[in-house]
Amino acid sequence: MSTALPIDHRVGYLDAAAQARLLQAIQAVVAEAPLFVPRMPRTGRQFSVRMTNCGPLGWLADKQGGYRYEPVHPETGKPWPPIPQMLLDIWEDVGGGAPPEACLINYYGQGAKMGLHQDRDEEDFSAPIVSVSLGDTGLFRVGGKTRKAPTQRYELASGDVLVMRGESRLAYHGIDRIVPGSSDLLPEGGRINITMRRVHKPD
Ligand code: MD5
Ligand code: FE
Repeated sequence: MSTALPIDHRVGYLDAAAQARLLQAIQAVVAEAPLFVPRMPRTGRQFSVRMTNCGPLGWLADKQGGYRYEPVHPETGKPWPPIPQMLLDIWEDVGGGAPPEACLINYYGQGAKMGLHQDRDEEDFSAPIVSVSLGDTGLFRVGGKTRKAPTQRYELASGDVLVMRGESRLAYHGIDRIVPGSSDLLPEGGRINITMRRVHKPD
């Protein structure tokens, strides 16, 4: 019997007031580091998700350079803003260990999705990935360590936190779609997902 790798899904981790405070902090990051549209390496095809980052390193993707971490925004050339304290507190509360080096902010508008993939652009897979969802519910699919392993669906609602560590750190996963109108946190609708990561091994 094989089933999808279990993940640590903390439903309702942030209450409504905490979600609103986190949204404000994210809006301040986006004001300094505007959302950009990443592109697939080689094909140059655009992601349907828009992204930005905070923290010492940010994840990005473009046609020429591939998937990678960089210390500056690809369009402004400025360093990424610092990670909001609220997010660092969540990382610590869930037992993240050495502080996150990268914090990726994904914005899913209506119709945006993310295909099944593994997160392997980091050198340190022993550290967890901690993800926080805000806004409309995302239909999340998680499988196993191969692309063909069976998958399981989770509904990621506003205020939910996921902690991926151990085996699930390298599980295939993706967002099939968002559920329009499932939250009124974001006036314009859509979904924000925030992921905090270690990139390098701590000294
Ligand atoms: C999202 N983001 O909802 C997701 C949340 C990404 C991405 O996938 O790469 O930006 S992170 C979900 C995740 C990461 C690593 C492992 C697992 C899930 N997992 O094993 O389930 O925008
Ligand atoms: Fe991912």
